[in-house]
Amino acid sequence: MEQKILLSELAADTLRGLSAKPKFLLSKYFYDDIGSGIFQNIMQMPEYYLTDCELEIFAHQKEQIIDAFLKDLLGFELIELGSGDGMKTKILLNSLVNRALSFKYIPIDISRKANNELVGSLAREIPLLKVNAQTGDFFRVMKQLNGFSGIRKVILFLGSNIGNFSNEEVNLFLGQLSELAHYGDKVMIGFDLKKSPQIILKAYDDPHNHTRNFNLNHLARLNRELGADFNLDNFEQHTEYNPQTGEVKSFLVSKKDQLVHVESLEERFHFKQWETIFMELSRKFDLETIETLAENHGFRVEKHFTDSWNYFVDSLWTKIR
Ligand code: AVJ
Repeated sequence: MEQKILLSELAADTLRGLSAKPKFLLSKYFYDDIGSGIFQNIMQMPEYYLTDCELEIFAHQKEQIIDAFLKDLLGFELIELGSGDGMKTKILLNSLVNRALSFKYIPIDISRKANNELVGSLAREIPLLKVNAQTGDFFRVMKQLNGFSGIRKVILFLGSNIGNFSNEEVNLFLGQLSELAHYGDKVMIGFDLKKSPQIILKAYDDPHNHTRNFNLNHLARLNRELGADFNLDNFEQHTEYNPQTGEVKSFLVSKKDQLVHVESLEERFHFKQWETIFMELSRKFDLETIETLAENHGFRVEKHFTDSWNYFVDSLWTKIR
């Protein structure tokens, strides 16, 4: 059922993206089972500093983070949007369970496989934990979560997932988050910070070709799920970083003039030689922008948890109006 809904949404978004000028595909569709696996490879490569930095924040500051969660709260629901493999969150979950705190963990992810694996590993590793996993798109599941109330919420959106959103989407997302949160609820959002452009570029244009494979898998997914006939050899990966806007943009570039047929759309798409498909935005922030975002959406910044390099921040906010 769920799968069918996601599939028709994939078809509609693909039609919209490949008909647009310039062409684009939506980065949320990277995460089919194969793409989630490739993203694991990305996270493990040394160039992708984001995961290491956020892991360091959690490993070194978990007690302070939990103390900050608990300030003014007794029990709470810990909701995580885009939980993935939950590697970072498990550090917190262990400490929370060790402190015998009353809370329930609600991980939400777009990949059912990632979700099932997370639930399985949590049952083995932290058997005392109460878990209620949900599969789907954040915006959709967030609306459903509006039903849960009465109990205080701490909502996690880690890993710089917010970097994938355009300015407009960031405001839409934070608006929804703010509506979902009640007075006193907390959110912790992971933002990747502006830093040397060289370091940022290497994280998204890596020598192991994991990023390239990640992008090409989107086309392969369209072949698998929509009966498209993309020849992956006919596309090359290109990444750019603009230190002024903080935007990393990923593209696939058509190496030749070609027609691609997508069976389930009953449509052919023409690619001129060197025509681009915009694949992903990964935005980098600064603290001033983060503080303005919090304020504009009714939150007070409680604390910025940063790593020792100042590359990444997990910013904890409280809903105040
Ligand atoms: C999962 C969205 C945080 O933008 O850094 C990694 C995805 N794309 N390399 C990011 C990604 C290419 C990642 N996020």
